[in-house]
Amino acid sequence: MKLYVNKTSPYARKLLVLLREKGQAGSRVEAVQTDPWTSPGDLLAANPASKVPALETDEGWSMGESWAIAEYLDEILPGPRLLPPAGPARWRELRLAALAQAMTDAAFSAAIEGRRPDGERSPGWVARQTAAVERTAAALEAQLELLTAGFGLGALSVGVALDYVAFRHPGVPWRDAAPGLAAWHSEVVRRPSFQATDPRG
Ligand SMILES: N[C@@H](CCC(=O)N[C@@H](CS)C(=O)NCC(=O)O)C(=O)O
Repeated sequence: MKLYVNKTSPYARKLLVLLREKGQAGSRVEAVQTDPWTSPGDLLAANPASKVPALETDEGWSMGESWAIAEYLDEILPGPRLLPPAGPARWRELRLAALAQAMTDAAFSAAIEGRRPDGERSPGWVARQTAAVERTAAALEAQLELLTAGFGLGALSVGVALDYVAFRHPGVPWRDAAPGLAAWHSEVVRRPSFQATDPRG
């Protein structure tokens, strides 16, 4: 299987962390570095939207979207299950993973907007997205007990989302309203799976 990734993509990092947490890095899944912004042919064949991550399976079919790929890899690969197959435990993971995806989408959108040339950039848009990041951090702070209950797909996704915000938006003061979350973030990034996939490295 091929997994198209990019070193700074938080969506791709989620899957690279997942593979390590399952003890499956470098096994059946080959991580292929690519630049989605140049729309290379092999990435387009795997994901017509030219976004990473994208998975090309051994059976010859492909799929984009980090959340769908995470579920597939978690189900078919050996190692600890990060997303329970059904029931309240599954929904607990998905609730956290959804907040993490919302935070990542807002932070990514603000980062892209901030890179537009002068005259094309919308400060109002950046402010709206960074406000969404801060509100999502506050919402996570309010359910810290869910986050600290274990380390499944939810906590994994939140850890990657927070570290992307720390990486791309060091000036966004999300920690002010979320001191417990900030402490949790500084712990989670010590995991070997996070250290090995640090976009700054
Ligand atoms: N919803 C997608 C988002 C993927 C995404 O936006 N990836 C970015 C890199 S961080 C990308 O490839 N962007 C290229 C483009 O938009 O053309 C997911 O969860 O996988």
